[in-house]
Amino acid sequence: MKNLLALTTLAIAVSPAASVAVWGQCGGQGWTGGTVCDAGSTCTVSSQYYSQCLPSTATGTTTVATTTTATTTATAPSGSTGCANRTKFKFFGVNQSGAEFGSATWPGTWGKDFTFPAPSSIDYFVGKGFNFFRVPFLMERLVPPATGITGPFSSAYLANLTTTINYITSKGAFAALDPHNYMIYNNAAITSTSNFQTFWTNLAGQFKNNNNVIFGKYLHSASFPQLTDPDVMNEPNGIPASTAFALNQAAVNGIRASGATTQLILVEAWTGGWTWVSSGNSAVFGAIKDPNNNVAIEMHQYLDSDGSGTNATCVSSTIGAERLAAATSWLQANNLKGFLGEIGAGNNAACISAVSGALCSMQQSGVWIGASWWAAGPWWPTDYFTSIEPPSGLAIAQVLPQALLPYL
Ligand SMILES: *[C@@H]1O[C@H](CO)[C@@H](O)[C@H](O)[C@H]1NC(C)=O
Ligand SMILES: *[C@@H]1O[C@H](CO)[C@@H](O)[C@H](O)[C@H]1NC(C)=O
Ligand SMILES: *[C@@H]1O[C@H](CO)[C@@H](O)[C@H](O)[C@H]1NC(C)=O
Ligand SMILES: CC(=O)N[C@H]1CO[C@H](CO)[C@@H](O)[C@@H]1O
Repeated sequence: MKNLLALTTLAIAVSPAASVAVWGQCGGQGWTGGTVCDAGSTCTVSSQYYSQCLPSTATGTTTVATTTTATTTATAPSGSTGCANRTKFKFFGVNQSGAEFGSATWPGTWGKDFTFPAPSSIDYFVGKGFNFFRVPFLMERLVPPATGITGPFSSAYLANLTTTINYITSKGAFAALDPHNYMIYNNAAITSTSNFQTFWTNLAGQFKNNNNVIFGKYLHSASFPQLTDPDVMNEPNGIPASTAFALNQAAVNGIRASGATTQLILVEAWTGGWTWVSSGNSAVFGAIKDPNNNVAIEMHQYLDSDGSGTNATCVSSTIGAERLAAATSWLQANNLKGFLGEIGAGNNAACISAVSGALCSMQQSGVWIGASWWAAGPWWPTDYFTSIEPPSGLAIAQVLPQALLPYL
């Protein structure tokens, strides 16, 4: 007999649940979420800070079997068989969402508005052979608006972010810091290159001795009022590619100035891969300069009709490779490296083929050094169609084994 939950309201993207799913957090210092595990798992203390619903071996049953949401039988051609002459990615993994949740609430409350990735989820992917985690966070939580973008860090938020980053890198994997801010800070566009440079000098300074940290700079402009979805926009009125470029260059300068000279930097703008060339980004981003010559151009690519990653229907089973083709050619022509920071699609045959085709084309091109699935994270609803959070995110049953694992 289970006790009733003292369930607090989770502000965003959380389906009310009667109990915590297997592998989920069920306790730890400050934990205000559910403490009762699903049938077949037991709340087990991992540390002072973290208790987790672990499968109860006594019964041999986990909720994996009972919460399975993917019941279709895969028939899609998939996997890397037939992907001749591919070069494996140097970095391959998932986005680990959580710290950027509740983005309208600053700083918000840990455990209610936002959370941090589950160590068990990181372990899961490392166990599968992945080595890359992109960790979105919110700048307003790290550098509070009261003192501004160049001001001091919130020590509590930085401490938790650092714990996550260090946990990932302690496993030998790479962790990308991703200020998931859409080029907006405190409700205003980030336009000052010098402030952005200072922010990055300060942040990189915190991590400069960790060679497995990667610095990403999320400059996606989705929240600009004049935009609906940046992945489907060509040159927007308000945000010239030259501005995005200047901010990226300032960030590279700032990161290197901190003494972080060994780490990869991801240079990023506001379009999906499919509009990288047509948007005009390609005209300016080739000029990026890094004294340490270790940058990659980050793009994102979704495979639904408007490229927004909001619909589980893919345009076709070949849309992945097709949408990346122009960007790949541009990278090749400019002798640059690419990084697909977000790719996600539905759990169905056409999408599985399309993801597989995208990854194959990338690995055959010789210019893409990494890719990262959108998204893992403890708070995705169970029906979020691209969730790859173990054990039963919708992408776990088929997309993972058929379209991702073959490209390790
Ligand atoms: C793979 O590379 C080998 C050696 O370069 C070449 O002979 C072969 O034609 C390539 N195969 C394909 C399918 O491109
Ligand atoms: C940091 O995480 C701890 C639990 O490990 C939590 O108690 C605390 O509220 C968190 N603080 C922030 C700012 O994330
Ligand atoms: C998803 O896209 C398909 C095909 O374009 C369309 O039929 C369907 O209505 C869309 N679903 C939603 C929820 O928008
Ligand atoms: C599918 C999805 O929600 N993708 C989001 C991932 O995060 C970026 C920001 O990095 C959003 O713009 C995308 O909409």
